[in-house]
Amino acid sequence: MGSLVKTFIFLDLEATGLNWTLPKITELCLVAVHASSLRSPTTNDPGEIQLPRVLDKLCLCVNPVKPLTPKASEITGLDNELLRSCEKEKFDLSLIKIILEFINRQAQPVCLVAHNGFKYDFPLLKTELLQQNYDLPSSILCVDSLQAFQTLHRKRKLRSQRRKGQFTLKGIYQEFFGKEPNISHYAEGDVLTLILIFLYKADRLLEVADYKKWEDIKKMY
Ligand code: DCM
Ligand code: MG
Repeated sequence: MGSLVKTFIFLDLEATGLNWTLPKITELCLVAVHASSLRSPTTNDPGEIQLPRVLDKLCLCVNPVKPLTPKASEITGLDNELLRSCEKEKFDLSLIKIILEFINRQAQPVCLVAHNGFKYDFPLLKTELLQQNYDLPSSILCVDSLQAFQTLHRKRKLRSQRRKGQFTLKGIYQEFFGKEPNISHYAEGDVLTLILIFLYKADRLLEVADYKKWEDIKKMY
């Protein structure tokens, strides 16, 4: 199914907390990459993978109208007072229209990619959209890169060498690049980290990935 996709939109959400806190989005970032850029990544002189030159980015902060947990605030650097003082708008219809226009502008069909997307980002985005009586087109595809990396790993029978935590964005980035990502828990930073690690194994990841339709994503709460 992946071979038909023309644009992969990498996505990351920051929010007020984890699933059981019924979180609200505080920041979102979508970065669209054409399939041709994923299939032929460029490298620099030492041979390190580079971000594609052609990227479309949509990054926005959102007033969650709900307190951030201390942990969420600590890791994201966002808090309610900061978002209020910067006069950020809520997750409203105007934002949904921007997201829809951004997606519609890309070569179709599109596939969203998020790390742990099936458990966190996609259900949370669905919840926010449905709360405004909106939704994304049902035919949009979705891939969870965490699951794809795990599947790839299982297929290579390396199970015993990896602990669970090593499938985090940071863990995979460290393995491929030998250093920590520059920025963690900023939506844009996480998306760019995800694109870089994805590019390393794009062909294999796209082959083993479980492609779900947006209509099959359930809301978080
Ligand atoms: N999150 C959290 N506590 C953690 C990890 C994440 O509350 N230990 C929440 C807040 C983050 C959101 O999940 O904004 C998304 O996580 P990430 O930054 O890894 O994308
Ligand atoms: Mg993040």
